Amino acid sequence: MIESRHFVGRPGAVDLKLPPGQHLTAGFPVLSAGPTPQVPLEQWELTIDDGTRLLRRWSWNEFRELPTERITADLHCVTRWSKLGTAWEGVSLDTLLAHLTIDASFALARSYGGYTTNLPLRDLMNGQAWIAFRFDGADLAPEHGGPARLLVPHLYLWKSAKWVRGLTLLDRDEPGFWERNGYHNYGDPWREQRYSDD
Ligand SMILES: Nc1nc2c(c(=O)[nH]1)N[C@H]1C(S)=C(S)[C@@H](COP(=O)(O)O)O[C@H]1N2
Ligand SMILES: [Mo]
Repeated sequence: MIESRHFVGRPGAVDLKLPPGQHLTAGFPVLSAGPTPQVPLEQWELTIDDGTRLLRRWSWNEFRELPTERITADLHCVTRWSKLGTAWEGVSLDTLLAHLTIDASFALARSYGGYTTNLPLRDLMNGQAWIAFRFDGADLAPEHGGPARLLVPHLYLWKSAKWVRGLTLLDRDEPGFWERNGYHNYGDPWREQRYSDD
């Protein structure tokens, strides 16, 4: 018997991978503020703009020709469930933002269906964020954001915009959907930044 097994799942046991106030879930809950948008791949596009000018655009086929990465990530939802060691495939934001001369410090992620969420641009860089299109070895299911979603696992999961269609790069921060509705502007799970006054 491995001694550490005695401690697994014990009340009061501390899991070093679990941020404060979170518990593990075996399933993969679906949390959507509205209906699942249906976007045919022939019409799908991913764009980067600066609020005025279009800077980059990829069709689905162009996007899928970009180099991809396998990602293993822990997910933390503000509603207190966490899922450790999830497996994804996606395109790094470093790849998408490469060769752009950017003056901006913030990004607003925009989704099909109208959802938005804001992040500091630096949180999308240096191997911290991806546009993910596969989960657990299969195409990303529509209810989880397929065909493609933002994946920013170091922040609460509401920052990982499902059905992402683009990024707007801004020099001033602009709150997104949940950030305007009481959620924390940044959302670090390790500092329990759940709501705007946390
Ligand atoms: N477009 C869009 N993205 C979204 C949401 C949403 O309602 N619409 N919900 C967010 C929230 S609050 C969470 S917790 C996660 C849930 O992702 P899941 O449904 O794949 O678990 O997606 C985030 N991304
Ligand atoms: Mo959430």
